[in-house]
Amino acid sequence: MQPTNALIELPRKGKALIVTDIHGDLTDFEKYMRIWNRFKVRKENHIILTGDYIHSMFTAEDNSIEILDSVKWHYEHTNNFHVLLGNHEWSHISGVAVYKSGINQKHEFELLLKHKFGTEWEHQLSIYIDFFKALPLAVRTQNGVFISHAAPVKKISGIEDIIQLKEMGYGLTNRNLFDLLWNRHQVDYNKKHINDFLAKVGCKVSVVGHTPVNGYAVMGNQIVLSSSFGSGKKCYMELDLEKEIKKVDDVIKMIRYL
Ligand SMILES: [Mn+2]
Repeated sequence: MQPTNALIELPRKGKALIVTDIHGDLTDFEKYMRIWNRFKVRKENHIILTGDYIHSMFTAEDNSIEILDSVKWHYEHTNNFHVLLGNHEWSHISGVAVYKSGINQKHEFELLLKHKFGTEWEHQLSIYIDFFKALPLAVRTQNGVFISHAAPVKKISGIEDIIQLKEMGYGLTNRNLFDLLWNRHQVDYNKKHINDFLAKVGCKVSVVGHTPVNGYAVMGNQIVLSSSFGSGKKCYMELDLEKEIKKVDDVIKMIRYL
């Protein structure tokens, strides 16, 4: 088991695959695991799943449990396999329902558990919730990239607020955590919010998932990636942890199509 700090800090060594929003799509998940299997040959390489690997969003057969079991196993048994919390995993910790097209996704996931585990489903759910609570919330690389499910968080004073973010609990009153999991590209913030946030956390570029886009989208110094669930193409990132990063263009070059 890896440390349960809210923030993972990656040194200036190797590369990191960044994969967002799998949302129950086992075919895509297995493709990314094959990429990771080649990638992990270099022991200083990393993979970062930025959350929302469960809840199918009705675009594919819902293999949330199979994916979750595999993610949990890799997280607990493999070096450099990082998993961040997304708002869909958060819904099971907080008890707050998440909806897609009027359907309660938290409830749909519980139905899957009942189908698979029968009378043991609540016990199994508690094991999954403990796993979700152990997850970090963000990665900061030494060369200045901040990776999280969503961002920016508007009301932080510095990186310490990210490090301590889990200590305020998972309820709706933890507004900064809510921002980090829910803030929506082109709706909830602008370029200035992104720059203010990056200055506070000591980074140059923000990389997030969460909002479905056609492969990737760029707003100021933020890149939004859709690795599986999105509005067209599917992208991931092969982030070079050793290169100097001065601006968003330096990171755009590291985006790959699935
Ligand atoms: Mn999300």
